[in-house]
Amino acid sequence: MQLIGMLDSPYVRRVAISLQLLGLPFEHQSISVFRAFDRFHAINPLVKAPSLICDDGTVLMDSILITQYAEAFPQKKRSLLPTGLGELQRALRIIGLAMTACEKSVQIVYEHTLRPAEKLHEPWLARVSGQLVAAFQALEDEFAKRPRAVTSTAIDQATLTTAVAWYFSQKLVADIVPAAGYPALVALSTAAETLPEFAAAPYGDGTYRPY
Ligand SMILES: N[C@@H](CCC(=O)N[C@@H](CS)C(=O)NCC(=O)O)C(=O)O
Repeated sequence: MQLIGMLDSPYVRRVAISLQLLGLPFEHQSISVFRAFDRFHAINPLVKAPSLICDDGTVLMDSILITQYAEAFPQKKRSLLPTGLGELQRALRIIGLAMTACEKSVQIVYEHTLRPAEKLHEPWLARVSGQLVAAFQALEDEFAKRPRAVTSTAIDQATLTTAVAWYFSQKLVADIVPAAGYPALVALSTAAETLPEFAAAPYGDGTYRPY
């Protein structure tokens, strides 16, 4: 399998970390959807990161669908999702919050970087910023109330996606969600970034190297 996309994308990064925790080997090509549009387009004409080239050549996209596919491998080491209905419901709620936090962070970044300054639309930015704060406030409340184990054998999809989303936000939109207001997420992120699976897929323009 080949994971396509840069690790400065929280979506690419959560797939890289998930595949490692599941024990599924993969190669990684750090290709930018912006600076290397043509190269990406040759792999996936929709130019969406992450894309996953499966062993039979099929190209999947969307991190939720790729992690769903990965969970179906019979040789996976363990599942990153709980099986009981109640626990699954709690996990999916957290994943939804964290994915929305990623989406709102990305929308704010795109609004600032892809639009000419005079076309920046303040009402849209205010709306998206409010949604971002609401997502991280709900995550903060959740992890403050019930801290999760952050080890390679215990971390689950909800916790890893939250950690990736928070780290990404602190790189790019920390003015909107300053660390001081989110101590539980800071503690979670600090612990997660020390795990080998996170360190092997660091945020940025590097390439995943198996540890
Ligand atoms: N819901 C998708 C979001 C993926 C996404 O929006 N990725 C960004 C990179 S961070 C991208 O492909 N941007 C280029 C574009 O949308 O044209 C996922 O979970 O994979």
